Amino acid sequence: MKITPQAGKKFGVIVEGFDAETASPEDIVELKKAIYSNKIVVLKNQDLSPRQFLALGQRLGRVAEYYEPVYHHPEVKEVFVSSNVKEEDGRQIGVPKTGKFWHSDYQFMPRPFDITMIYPQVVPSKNRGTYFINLATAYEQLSEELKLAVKDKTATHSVLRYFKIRPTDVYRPISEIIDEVNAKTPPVTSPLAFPHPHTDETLLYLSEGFTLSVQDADGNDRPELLAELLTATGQLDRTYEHENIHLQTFEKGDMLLWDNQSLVHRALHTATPEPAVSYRVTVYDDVDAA
Ligand code: 7UC
Ligand code: FE
Repeated sequence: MKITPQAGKKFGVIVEGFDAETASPEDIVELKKAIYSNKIVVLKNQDLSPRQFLALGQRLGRVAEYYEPVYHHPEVKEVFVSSNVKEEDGRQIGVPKTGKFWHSDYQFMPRPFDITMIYPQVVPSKNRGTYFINLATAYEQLSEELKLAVKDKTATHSVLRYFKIRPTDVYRPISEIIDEVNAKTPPVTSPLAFPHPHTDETLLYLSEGFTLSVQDADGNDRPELLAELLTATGQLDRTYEHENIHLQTFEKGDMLLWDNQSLVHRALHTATPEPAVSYRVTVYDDVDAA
């Protein structure tokens, strides 16, 4: 397997010659190292079934199945399906337009995933890709004043603003759905900055999509600090030209693996009515499991 930096990009590496079926334990260790140190790994020329995709995820750590079954692949429930394509019989498999907002996967849960794997199946010709911001770099780039302001603060995250109404929710009162979301996935509070579990970087852990509020040590809401930090990290730039923003494109056969806690990401969905399908597997990489 050959690892090369992505030419002209802020971060990320390309991996050629990786065979998921014959990879040795040493290859897996090297792959995980590459994910945490380069943040994004693009595995070239992959040709895996949903089951083989899951099996590769299981070699990286503990695979978690998504808590909302509407996203599940019909045969392999651990595979999350993002799709705007209907089956011949009119059935919708998976969910369209997922993740079209800055977030980190499962940021609204007590524990976010360590590794996200995305394996595009149907690749649109235009506007394909995902935007990324590295929150470890973003923290380093903060002014001394903002770094100081981040200390001793907490952030509260929830899926509520981006929870997708399911087909079975039609005609239900929105208040009932809101109550249900809050009961099933109550807001979670974490330190606003904390050490990366697998590297010694400091992560500034917040996103435009999931972070509802920032609080000081006395529990006072600090909306101005939240806005200032979202601006500083680049998450409020609608031109996507902020120096922190990296656009990761892909082609058929690519599989993207990324460090989900270091990165916030935002899907770029095609504006034209082109078909797009991608599969996802998410992994917990327990620090004490090694
Ligand atoms: O449909 C979506 O955008 C899914 C989102 C609410 N959650 C993805 C995740 O893993 O956190
Ligand atoms: Fe996502």
